Amino acid sequence: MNILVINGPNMNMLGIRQPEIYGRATYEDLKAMISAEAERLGVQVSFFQSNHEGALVDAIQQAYLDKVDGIIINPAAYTHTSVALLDAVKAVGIPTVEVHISDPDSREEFRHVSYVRQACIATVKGRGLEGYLEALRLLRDRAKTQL
Ligand code: CA2
Repeated sequence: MNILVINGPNMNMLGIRQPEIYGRATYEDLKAMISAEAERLGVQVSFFQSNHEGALVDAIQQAYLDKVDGIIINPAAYTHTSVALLDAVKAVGIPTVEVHISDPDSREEFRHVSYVRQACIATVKGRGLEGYLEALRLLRDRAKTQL
């Protein structure tokens, strides 16, 4: 199975600022962690990060053309604003897990809304970078039970 991991705006800044919220690991560290877990699980994984909403929509549509089996998405700030990302995930119909490093529900009020959530099979939040690994295992286990 092949899984696409999508990260939204500023996620390339991980480990550089606000370590008290997002930790000290960099975006490169995150990719390495996920790749190691994917290899352990026998899953193919690829990555996409953009600061641009339309580019994220394009990546979701491309995942459909590429017959990707699952998407892990941290839309970052677009979580709280983007109907376009919600529509894209709904449109492609690919099992998608929403991940947040922090727990947006225990932060500012404006972070409590997630548009994309209603198109996702699960949300993992507040688990740090480990949340991405949990999402990976979730998608893998779901695929196994549906064989
Ligand atoms: O907790 C999460 O994963 C978030 O999706 C991260 C977003 C935030 O807007 C969401 O509410 C919750 C922020 C993306 C990363 O922003 C950084 C800012 C400075 C340094 C490192 C990352």
